[in-house]
Amino acid sequence: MKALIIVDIQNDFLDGGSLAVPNGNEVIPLINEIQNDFDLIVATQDWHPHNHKSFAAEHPNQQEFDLIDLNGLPQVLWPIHCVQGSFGAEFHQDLETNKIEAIFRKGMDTEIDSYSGFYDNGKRKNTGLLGYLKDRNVTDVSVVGLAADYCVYFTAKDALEAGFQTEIIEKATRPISLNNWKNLKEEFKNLGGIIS
Ligand code: VGL
Ligand code: ZN
Repeated sequence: MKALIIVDIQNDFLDGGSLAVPNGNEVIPLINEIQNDFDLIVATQDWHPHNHKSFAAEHPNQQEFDLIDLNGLPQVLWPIHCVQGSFGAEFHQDLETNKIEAIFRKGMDTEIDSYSGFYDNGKRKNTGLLGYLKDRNVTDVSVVGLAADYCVYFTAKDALEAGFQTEIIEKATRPISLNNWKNLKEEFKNLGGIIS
C-alpha cells in the first residue's frame, strides 16, 4: 500500500503568508495531480498556540531566524505562523482535500516544536501517524509539501526510520533555504531514502 503524506500546505507557508516558502505555490497543482497514484492520502497541519515558544515574538531579546536553545533542543525562531484557528493555519484553497483521509496536527505544545508529522522534535510524543499507517498496511510512503528543509525532511526521515520505503518527490516540495536543502538531500539519500 502506497501512502502520500502532504505536509503543511497552509496559507502562512504560501504567497502572502507570514513564513512564505519561496515558490511554494508551485507545488499545489502537482500535489493535486499525483494524488491519483496513491492508495491512501494523509496530511499534516502545523497548529500552534498563539504563544508558541518557536515564535521570535516570545523572546524579546532575539530576532527572527536566530538559533536558540529551547528546553535543551536547538530551535530556530520563526515569525508567528499557523496559529490555531487562524486563516494562516488553514489549508490553501487550491489544495484538493477531498481525498485526504486523516489530518495529523502538530506543534501544539508551547514548549517544543514539531517538524515531523510523526513526533515532536524531542520524540517525546507521537501524533498517531505511525500507528495509522501501520494499521492501514502501508509499505511505501511519499512525502510532498512545505518546507523541504524542515517539515518535509523530518517527516520523511522518521518514515524511513520506521521502516517504510520512503521517497521525497522533489518537484512537489520547496525549501526555505536552498543550501540547507542541498545538504539534507544528500543526508536523506545516505540514510537510504529516495529523492525522485
Ligand atoms: C515549518 C518552520 C516552522 C514547516 C513549520 O512546515 O516546514 N517550518 N514550522
Ligand atoms: Zn511551525
